[in-house]
Amino acid sequence: GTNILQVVNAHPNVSAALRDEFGAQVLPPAGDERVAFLAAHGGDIRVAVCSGRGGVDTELMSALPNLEAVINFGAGYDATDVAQAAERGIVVSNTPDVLNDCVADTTLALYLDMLRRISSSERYVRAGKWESQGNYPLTARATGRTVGNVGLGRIGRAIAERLEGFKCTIEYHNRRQLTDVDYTYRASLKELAESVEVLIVAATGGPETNGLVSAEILDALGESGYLINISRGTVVDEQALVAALRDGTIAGAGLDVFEDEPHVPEELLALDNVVLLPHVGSATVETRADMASLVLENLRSYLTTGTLVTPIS
Ligand code: 8YV
Repeated sequence: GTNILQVVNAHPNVSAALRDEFGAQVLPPAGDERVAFLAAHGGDIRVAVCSGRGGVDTELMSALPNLEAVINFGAGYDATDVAQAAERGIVVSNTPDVLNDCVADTTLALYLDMLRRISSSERYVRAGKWESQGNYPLTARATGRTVGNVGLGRIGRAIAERLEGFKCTIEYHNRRQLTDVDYTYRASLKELAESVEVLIVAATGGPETNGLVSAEILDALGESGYLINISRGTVVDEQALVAALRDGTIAGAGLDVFEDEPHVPEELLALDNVVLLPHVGSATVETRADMASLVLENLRSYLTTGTLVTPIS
């Protein structure tokens, strides 16, 4: 049926099934063509398939008056207007759990790279500096640190489990204190930042966490503190972070996500105390295939039973 809309090209397995099995319509890129498409077909659409990089935002959702379900490729759904969805009784699914391990692995890669300067020292070898300038400067020990997780959801827990292997002490700040973990809970983010050596952001993106890691929090983390962001660029005040890295307010950072992807602030590119990744947290062949399968499971389930397999909570 033509009542399914593909908002974004998230994965070839999803695109192929949407085309061959479901005859989905493909949303044209923003502009006149999209406006004309929505005017002609917006009313037909019951189900939209989107992703964290192209969601059903306020404007698009408003142009789909008969929308019933949004099926999101990705754990994060901050690109979709979930407030409007809730108001209109539109159900939303994401792809939780299948990506926990890969995102946690990427986080540990950032952790080790940031403290032990792996990428920087590799650049040092390639630039011929080992021979011309001698040994690379000493780095910071990764084992046994006190680490604070901002957000202890499914991904945060997978990160914490791995850090236990590095003999780290884990503390966390979360919407609520959890009863099934022994990690020290800090009721305020500032308290957590003051207490730990490394702050790891694995919280959900969206309006509630926008700018959570502010200049004040970076100040509290301090000159020997490090920040990792694996969640959404919007959770950290990027301008404040650039200033903190430049001025030595914090020691370093590891970032997989940015405010305006794929744009990375020029100033960050010039700094050597930050590791920069192009949003690859979940980006393995295996995990992306699992995410695609879960998207299609949700779609088939919704179309046959009217319920989603993994609705957002
Ligand atoms: C994807 C992600 O890159 O799951 C998420 O929230 O950020 C990533 O796994 C993204 O959703 C794909 O668009």
